[in-house]
Amino acid sequence: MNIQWYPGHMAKARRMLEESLKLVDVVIEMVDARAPASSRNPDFDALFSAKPRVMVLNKADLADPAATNRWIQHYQSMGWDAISFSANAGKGVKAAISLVERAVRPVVERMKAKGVNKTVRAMIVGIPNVGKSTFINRLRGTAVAKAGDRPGVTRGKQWIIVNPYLEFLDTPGMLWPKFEDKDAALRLAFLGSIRGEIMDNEALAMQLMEALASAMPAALETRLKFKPEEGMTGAEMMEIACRKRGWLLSGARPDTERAASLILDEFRGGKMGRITLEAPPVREEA
Ligand SMILES: Nc1nc2c(ncn2[C@@H]2O[C@H](COP(=O)(O)OP(=O)(O)O)[C@@H](O)[C@H]2O)c(=O)[nH]1
Ligand SMILES: [Mg+2]
Repeated sequence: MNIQWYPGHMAKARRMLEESLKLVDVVIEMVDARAPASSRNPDFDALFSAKPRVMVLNKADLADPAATNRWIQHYQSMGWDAISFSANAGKGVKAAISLVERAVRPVVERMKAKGVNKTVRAMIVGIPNVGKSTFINRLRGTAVAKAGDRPGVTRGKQWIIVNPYLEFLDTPGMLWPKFEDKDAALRLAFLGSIRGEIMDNEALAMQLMEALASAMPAALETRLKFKPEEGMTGAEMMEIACRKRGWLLSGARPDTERAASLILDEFRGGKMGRITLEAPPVREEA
């Protein structure tokens, strides 16, 4: 997927999201556990401020578990429920549902006191490629019924009926990435969440190696078979990686194009290790 986000597209995404938000009681905001800050946009807080929110740190299988725990604690300290998740493994769907149920319990209890058995409606939101559709497909696997099986539930939107009290909108809310923050955009490009939008693969792979060389050199050592030295440029590392891994063209020239896409694939696929690119902000103790 490669969506070009022009202002018109963002405005359309926002409008569609606002329409859907009117229909739900709770929002599940999905972020990428490898870059939770870069994969959410401060704009979203204003959009969701009126709804209970659950943060799902997806792709936890690819992230550093200790870092993921620190992020969960960070969100909890902000008053949001948060959970780590691996949508493609499918485990943890029940835990995610429990968290949603917990988040909306006050609403359900309030309605019950008035004698109303409320069905809670939820939706999932997040930037492209974070795993929303995979999550919904998993949810569908646990659903007791599909929308339309019961009269009156559809109302123009499709709902996944998880249990008699909980339904999910089956179309995710698409949010736009944080392009104006160049560092955030770069991390999203490393993760493959945005593609080709900020730079070509070769430049991107070189930037990735520079980032890894300072933050986690072990990632380069295990996969690319060299120990980065202080001050080495991305271009130098690219050349060494090509020689070490045998990514060569005729005349032993480094095949940087092939190398770049393999390096990015290996990083994105977790073959360089479980890596989280950013830590939660440090909070001042009161
Ligand atoms: N490793 C890993 N990959 C995932 C996970 N969840 C989704 N993916 C993959 O990420 C890609 C994007 O997922 P998708 O559900 O289409 O994202 P969407 O654009 O938010 O709907 C797909 O290739 C999924 O297989 C996860 O928890 N772990
Ligand atoms: Mg999708």
